[in-house]
Amino acid sequence: MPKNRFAIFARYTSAVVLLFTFLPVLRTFAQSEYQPSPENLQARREFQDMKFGMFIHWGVYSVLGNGEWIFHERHLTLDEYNRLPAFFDPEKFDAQAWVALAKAAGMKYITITSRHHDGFAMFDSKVSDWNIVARTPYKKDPLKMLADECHRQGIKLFFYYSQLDWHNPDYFPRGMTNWNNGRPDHGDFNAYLDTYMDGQLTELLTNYGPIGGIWFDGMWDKPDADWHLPKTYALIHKLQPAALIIPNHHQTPRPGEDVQTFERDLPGGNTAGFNTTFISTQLPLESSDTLNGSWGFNIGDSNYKSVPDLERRLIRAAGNNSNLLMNIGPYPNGEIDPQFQTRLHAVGEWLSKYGDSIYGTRGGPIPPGDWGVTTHKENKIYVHVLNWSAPLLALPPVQAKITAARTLLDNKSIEFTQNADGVVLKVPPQGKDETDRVIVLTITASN
Ligand code: FHN
Repeated sequence: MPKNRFAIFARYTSAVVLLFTFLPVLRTFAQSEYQPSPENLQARREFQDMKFGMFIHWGVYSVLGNGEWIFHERHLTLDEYNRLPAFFDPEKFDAQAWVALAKAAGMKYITITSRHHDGFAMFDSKVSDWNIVARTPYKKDPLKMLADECHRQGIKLFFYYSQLDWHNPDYFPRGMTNWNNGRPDHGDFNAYLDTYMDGQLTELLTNYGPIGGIWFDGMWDKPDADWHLPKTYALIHKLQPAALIIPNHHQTPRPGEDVQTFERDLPGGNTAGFNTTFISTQLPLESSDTLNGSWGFNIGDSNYKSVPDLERRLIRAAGNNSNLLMNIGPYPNGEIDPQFQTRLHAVGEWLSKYGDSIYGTRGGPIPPGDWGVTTHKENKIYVHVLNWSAPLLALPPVQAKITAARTLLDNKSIEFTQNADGVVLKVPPQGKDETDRVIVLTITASN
């Protein structure tokens, strides 16, 4: 090759190499230009206002009564796990009752597993026959029934979608949770993402009416892989601009994502060991947890959280400017454990009295403490006294002038002082079985 043509070739080749090297970076730049649509911003505000949601883990794994990781935990082969859908026949599933229970609990949204890490679609998917309609004796699409019922009863519906897949051969190379279950040692990850996953997401975003959003999980299985996120996120926002993208990747939020969610921790907490301590100041926040200790139905788990514990979690979430997404794992026959039901009804009763101090609020202005938290809305600050036995409670300064302090429950006037050093409240003694003493401070504009 003549010298100058070689130089041109070399320059061309290095340009191509550079382009491919930096393509992911360019993609990120393109995403960083992501401007949420007005509908999306409105949906984010509404999401923050809702405060309390029902998380539901339900799949063919529920039949085995040992959680949603059983495929992996028992290192079952594909042939073995493929037998499971034949036993899944939820004849007692009642979408109306599920949504009514969420409402009775004071929950405003439901996030349900459309498919978990076993890759089994709990909806009518044309992308693959590894789904509830094609493989189970039930033959129906419960997510369609649930979506219709949510629309009827005014509850927002979000779909959990596992990016991690223990079943599809194209989920390759496999990730941290890999075991030899009989899949070939090759596969087309690009096809998995672009055809399979985006195909199913298109179904979820077109066949179920307006949905609240997609709650992603499983990216942590292959943290260094290119998940084609800009493409998938753009697809979701194109199909339903108001749909929120909620990724449970335990990392700092990326452009295109609409909510930051924390698993089994309040925002910034990392007792679970896998959350980031970074807290977004831009995005709505959410914290998820389980009503007993399990996500999917676990017959050996009777570790139900008490009603006061659940109430405190909700209050602390709100005080930390976060929603609480509380999980239940229904039985394989579609019924919901009565232990879950009783507790959810009790929380709903509490919310019917104290809801003003939770719904539509934002966290603060006083930082949360061991004593309790604050929430605020319009010209009100709600002081939630959770753990304080002395009659006087001294709080840090509040910028706005406080004009009145009253108990939320019976509107009784509360003595208080306010000066540059802070606010002192004379809190009423804790009533029997009273989780939260809420004092409502009325404020005038900041001075
Ligand atoms: O592995 C899953 C688990 O099964 C469950 O779905 C939870 C819910 O937040 N998330 C995963 C772990 O991060």
